[in-house]
Amino acid sequence: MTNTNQTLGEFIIENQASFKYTSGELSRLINSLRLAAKVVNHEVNKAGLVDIIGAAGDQNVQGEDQQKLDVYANDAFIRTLTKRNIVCGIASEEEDDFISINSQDKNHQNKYVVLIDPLDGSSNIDVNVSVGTIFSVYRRVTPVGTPVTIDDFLQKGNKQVAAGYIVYGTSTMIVYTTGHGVNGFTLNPAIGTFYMSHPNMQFPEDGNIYSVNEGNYIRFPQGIKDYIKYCQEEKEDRPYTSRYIGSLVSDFHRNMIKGGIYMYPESSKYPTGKLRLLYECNPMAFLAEQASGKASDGYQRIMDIQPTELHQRVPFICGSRNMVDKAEEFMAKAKES
Ligand code: P6P
Repeated sequence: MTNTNQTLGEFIIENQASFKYTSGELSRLINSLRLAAKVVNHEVNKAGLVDIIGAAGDQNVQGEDQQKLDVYANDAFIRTLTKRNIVCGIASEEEDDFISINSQDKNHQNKYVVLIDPLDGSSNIDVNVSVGTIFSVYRRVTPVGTPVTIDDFLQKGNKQVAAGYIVYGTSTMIVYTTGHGVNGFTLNPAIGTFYMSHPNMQFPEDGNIYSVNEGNYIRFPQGIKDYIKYCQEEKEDRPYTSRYIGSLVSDFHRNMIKGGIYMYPESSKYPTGKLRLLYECNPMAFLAEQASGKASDGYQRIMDIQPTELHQRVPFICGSRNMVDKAEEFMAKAKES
């Protein structure tokens, strides 16, 4: 049941019963993510005012310069999830390895692991463009009462119990799913409360927006080149509009509302794609499918891919179902020729 003006807290309580096999832990987990989102939002919104922008001087496991807000957001989510004593493990884009959590020495009784990209699109921070946090939640698969292992994190996306993002844009929103549709909540900064603003979000079956970094065109596989040319043809429904923010969460969010497709394919620069399977592609794919959209690597469903490494990358094509189908058609045709 959804109604606008409902707060996120009220929504969580009202839908508690629909979370299968949980004793309120998943609700408390979503609540802790809500708190962390407010903490990070506060810093993101004043990035230009204090000395918190610019590189932190370190590099993350991806070899990317860490922005100070990356580090801040990473610490905020890990601290909040740890203090609330809800999860037994966390993996983050900003951490080389996963973190086993046994705060208050509860003997590893917690059942959930969380994987996060604490601040995606962070290269946009210094130019005041929207950035986002992406999260993915699984039940652990190793025995409760023992420390988590890598197996708890290397689960297929189709095993996720919750996923979502926070977009720090012209307004700050939490958009998430627990497998019963996708709902969006907008922060009222005056009182620090998230209100239901986008109930039951759905990708339009079709769209006319394509999002890809065309600067890499020469490096793309032939199927993607052919699909981009298809988008640009002079036809009754084309050319489509090209919109690319350079922030996955923002491009995804706009495409889910208006209809569209986002592509980060493999290329000679990124032979297996740039985006990470576990904490970017799988959570966005769960949201896409829950919103009647589709997410693939160009050939197979993202959420059916068996992960082999914590930070592995995959090609990512996601959005309106008919558009992803068409892109996959071009990929298949190019593969046959
Ligand atoms: P490029 C941000 O680093 C990110 O992971 C996504 O948010 C974004 O869509 C993409 O990479 C941008 O990458 O190579 O086009 O700058």
